[in-house]
Amino acid sequence: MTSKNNLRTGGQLLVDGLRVNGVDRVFCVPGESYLAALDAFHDVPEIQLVVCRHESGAAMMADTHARMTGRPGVVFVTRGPGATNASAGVHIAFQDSTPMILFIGQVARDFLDREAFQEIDYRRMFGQMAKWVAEIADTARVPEYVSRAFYVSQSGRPGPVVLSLPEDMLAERAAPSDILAAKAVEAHPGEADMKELAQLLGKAERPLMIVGGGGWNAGACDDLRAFAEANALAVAVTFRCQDKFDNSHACYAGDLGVGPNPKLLQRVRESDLLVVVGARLGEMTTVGYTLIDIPKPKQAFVHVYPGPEELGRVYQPTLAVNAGMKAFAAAVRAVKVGQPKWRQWTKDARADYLAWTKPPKIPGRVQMGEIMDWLNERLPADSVVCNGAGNFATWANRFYRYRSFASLMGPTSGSMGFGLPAAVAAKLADPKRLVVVFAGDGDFMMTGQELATAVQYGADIVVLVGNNGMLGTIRMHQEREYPGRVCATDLANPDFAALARAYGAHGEVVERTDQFAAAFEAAVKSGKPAVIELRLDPEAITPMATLSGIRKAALEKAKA
Ligand SMILES: Cc1ncc(C[n+]2csc(CCOP(=O)(O)OP(=O)(O)O)c2C)c(N)n1
Ligand SMILES: [Mg+2]
Repeated sequence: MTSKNNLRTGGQLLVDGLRVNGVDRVFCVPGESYLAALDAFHDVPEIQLVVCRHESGAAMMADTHARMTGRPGVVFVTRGPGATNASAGVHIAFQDSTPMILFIGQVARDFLDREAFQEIDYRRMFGQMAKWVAEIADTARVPEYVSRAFYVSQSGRPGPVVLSLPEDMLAERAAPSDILAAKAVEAHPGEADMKELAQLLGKAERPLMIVGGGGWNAGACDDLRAFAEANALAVAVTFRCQDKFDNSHACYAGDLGVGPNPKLLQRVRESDLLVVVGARLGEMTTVGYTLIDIPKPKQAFVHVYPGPEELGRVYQPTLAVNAGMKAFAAAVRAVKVGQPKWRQWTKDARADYLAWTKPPKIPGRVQMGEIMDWLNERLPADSVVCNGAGNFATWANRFYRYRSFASLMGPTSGSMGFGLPAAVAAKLADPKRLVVVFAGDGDFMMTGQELATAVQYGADIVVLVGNNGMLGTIRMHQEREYPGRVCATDLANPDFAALARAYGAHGEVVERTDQFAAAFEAAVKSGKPAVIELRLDPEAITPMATLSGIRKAALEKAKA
């Protein structure tokens, strides 16, 4: 980078630090608080700066970029409102254990602590949802902070870090020496750990492996699959981690998430050994912490986790292994017990999964089950399916067969609006892959403006909008708890296909099942981002239950 007498601005030092760390794409909404950093990007064409329409979208894109590439996602936003908007994506990255670095422009150092224009103390603001938050007070120390951000975000349990950048610090010049690229630090399992795991497995009759969390890559998933295969182990995944284990594999038993298969829950209860790899076993995975005894599980319990802070936090493990996913998977690949005694148990688990994922018929002219069957045939195994939150996402969560690593971008935080920005980043990261979003009508409108970003950068994604004219998930809960007392859940929606066309995207409307295939193929062929509105019968509130049925059952229960 150009410099006067070896002096570089804080902005230049920062961007050089990103370049050294192999960053090739940064997501941002610009602000006057970090002009010196923006200016430094001007000289570094190898880093693409993607300008987004809202900071939540920018942060969600950075999260997905990290999941796709295995390297920290980088996002730049302005102070105050930029930071508060970005916080949606920071929380997602925290709960998903995604490495992310959020840079925030800050007021000048001589204004700090006066509540200057848009001033926030980011250490306090992000304290609970970032791994580390710091403010760089000295231009000469920019390389040190950037380097540490790359280490912290990737090491142990990965997650977001936040660096605040006072604007005068960014503009000032200094001449510190360059940094080297940071390398993620991953704990390795000890030999004794692997031996004990093999012994526990040797004693088991009904073992179940549960896989989830962050820090995975395709190689680690491969190694784990080889271990499961060699030992005929039944494998379940946690909420929104279906892409960690090939769903078409004979060992795959389904996911523990929202609305899980009761037979899988029963299997967890009946198991005599749980091997939990990378998952925290949070509320969503454990039916509100009721599935496994706390603090002492009744089964033998092996917990493998990249950060020691989670081991023994809720569950007392028989064997706690502090190891990164790649290191653990590489080591466990070689573990083989003699003749597994549980082959039938694993076969039964697979049969339960297959029965559970036969799509049902629903009310109305758009049969989502048939559409899911069609998509399972049509989408290549490496397609990326993205979603946010809402009942519409259930179709993708339960009935789609994820067959490769990073084929699912869904927030374990259950944050609406994640799917569309995630899809944009996924498509930019790997344009060869087909990228499909499952969004409800409410969900789509949360970050729908990033369709403009998709058009601007040529991210040709296909967005399926399940339009039922309501925030259906909440309506469902209302009808269960307060039957007939509908409140704040109806939506008056735009014409989604026309809206898409106004953005310069392709728009389709599907009112009957038989229109779907043609609409999908036209969307893919359009050479543009595309939105397909699926007009759903509001009665079809979940794949298995109707709206009036839920209300009726709740009214009857109230009478009894
Ligand atoms: C950011 C955010 N706000 C609110 C919620 C609570 N919430 C969960 S699902 C949902 C409704 C989703 O509606 P829609 O996208 O239309 O999908 P549907 O349930 O109707 O299929 C809401 C409001 C949330 N999960 N995330
Ligand atoms: Mg809806």
